[in-house]
Amino acid sequence: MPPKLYAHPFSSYCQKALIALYENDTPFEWRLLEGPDSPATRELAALWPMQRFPVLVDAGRTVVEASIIIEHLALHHPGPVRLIPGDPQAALEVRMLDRFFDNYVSTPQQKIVFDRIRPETDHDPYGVAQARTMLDTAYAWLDQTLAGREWAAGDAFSLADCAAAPALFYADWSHPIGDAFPNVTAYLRRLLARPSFARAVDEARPYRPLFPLGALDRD
Ligand SMILES: N[C@@H](CCC(=O)N[C@@H](CS)C(=O)NCC(=O)O)C(=O)O
Repeated sequence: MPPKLYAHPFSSYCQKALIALYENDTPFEWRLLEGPDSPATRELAALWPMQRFPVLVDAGRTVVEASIIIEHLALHHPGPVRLIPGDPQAALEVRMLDRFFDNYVSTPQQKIVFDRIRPETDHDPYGVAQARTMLDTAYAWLDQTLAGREWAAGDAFSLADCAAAPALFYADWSHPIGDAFPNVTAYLRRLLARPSFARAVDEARPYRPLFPLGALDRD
């Protein structure tokens, strides 16, 4: 039985897991989360009370958190593209960068987006300003870190790039990277040209009108 992935194509964390699946052509069953009443959404609620996605179910195991799903795939469904390096020190660098993209790019990006869909009386301009400052700081750090690197952790595409691709893609929509960070911009272009991420972006294209800050027609 192939693993089941509970996911939505427009979700950044789902794209992170999808990139890993697509990199190694790993067979899986989509459990598409189509609104609150779909069978897959009800199954997800029973599997994981947090109801955050993606969630992978494989051989009786429920695996949550996109990073851990990718670690699980590396362990149980390895393929030619090794997203977690075999060398423990190199793996640590990859995991550190993975945390960077989740905590300092995705989290502030989501803060900006979720603030937009709050009721008018519950907006948090101070929190949104902090999120924008964090993104500026993250872009600046990343710009220096990427100097001379093709991928986040060096020459090999890894878990860190699975995290980076959707995080930077949506962050650029919410808080444009602009011209000040040429290494980040060039890296995002390389990510967009990677077939695994290009496929995830294409599958999400029909959902762009759902983007709360206004749909951007820009990859
Ligand atoms: N820490 C989780 C975050 C997952 C997450 O925030 N997923 C979003 C979709 S991108 C979600 O479940 N949103 C639904 C909600 O917030 O209710 C991970 O790494 O997988």
